[in-house]
Amino acid sequence: MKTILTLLVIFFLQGESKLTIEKQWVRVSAEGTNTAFFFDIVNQTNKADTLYDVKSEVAEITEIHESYKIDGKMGMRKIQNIVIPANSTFNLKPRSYHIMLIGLNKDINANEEVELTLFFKQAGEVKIKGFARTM
Ligand SMILES: [Cu+2]
Repeated sequence: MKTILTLLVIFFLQGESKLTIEKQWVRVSAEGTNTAFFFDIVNQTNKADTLYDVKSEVAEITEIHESYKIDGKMGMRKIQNIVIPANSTFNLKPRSYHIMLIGLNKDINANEEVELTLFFKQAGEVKIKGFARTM
């Protein structure tokens, strides 16, 4: 009986292997300006996944961005997608990959919760909420 229970637990845990979002937060900003959303994508599955679209109610335009450095100057640009290899974590963070919220239709104040919808090829639609902070 104990063996069966153990097997069931192992089976359940394996069934739980999936893609999750962790440490999500958004930078405080004012209406009419831009801001960025950051998080970790934890892919615990045995398949690579691709983040290919993002949507937010609080911004006019929402894009996947990367940062780059040319001649000591930082810039950023839109990219089509982010590929998360199997069994790996992808970090979106300041001065690196981020979700750009362009043309905010409201103020985003500290500790306010902001919703973001992510679209993955494997995991499908994933809604997340992140608290706003300054850094
Ligand atoms: Cu950006």
